[in-house]
Amino acid sequence: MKHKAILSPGLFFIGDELKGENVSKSQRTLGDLAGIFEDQAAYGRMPAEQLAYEVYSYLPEREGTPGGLYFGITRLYPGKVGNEYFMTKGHFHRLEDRAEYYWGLEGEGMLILMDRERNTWAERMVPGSLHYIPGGVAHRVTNTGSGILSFAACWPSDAGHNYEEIANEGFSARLIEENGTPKLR
Ligand code: M6P
Ligand code: ZN
Repeated sequence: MKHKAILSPGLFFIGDELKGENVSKSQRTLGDLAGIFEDQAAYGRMPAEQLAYEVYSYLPEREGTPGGLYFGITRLYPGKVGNEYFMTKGHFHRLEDRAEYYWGLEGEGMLILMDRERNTWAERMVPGSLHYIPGGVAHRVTNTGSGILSFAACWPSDAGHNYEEIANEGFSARLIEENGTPKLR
């Protein structure tokens, strides 16, 4: 009975940590990111078990529920495969028109965005930067710094993840380090 009850919070978002009873954690190793980096030879020389990023998420509704919201924090480790920065898998939403917010918490990186016409661009991600990702725009984050890059995300519980298209076709540009600076190529 919640009527007139005064409850203590059970969920905490402090710094770049998400803590609470129903927070789930998932991890992606380099081995889970097979096929996303350009330099396959350099990829092959790296340990498959090396952690690339971890995601803490709070998913209070059943996946697919219309009208609900999910919240997550992603912590992406620094590193490169050849000259390409560590990055998230990246995805369109399964329900194409669903939007999402990302915002920078710690570290430096770039949010790579690609629309349905395969136009690709990047937004610098720094602590406090807020990024609106409209529906129909694929999104992936790269870590261009020397420390952890963490960002928060909020997305609809019926958005879903469409990874297949990115796995098959990739983004139309990659973020590569050239003469010490990141370039979209
Ligand atoms: C954010 C959200 C999640 C996503 C995660 C990692 O927290 O967008 O939905 O799963 O980043 O990104 P990806 O799924 O592309 O690896
Ligand atoms: Zn998304």
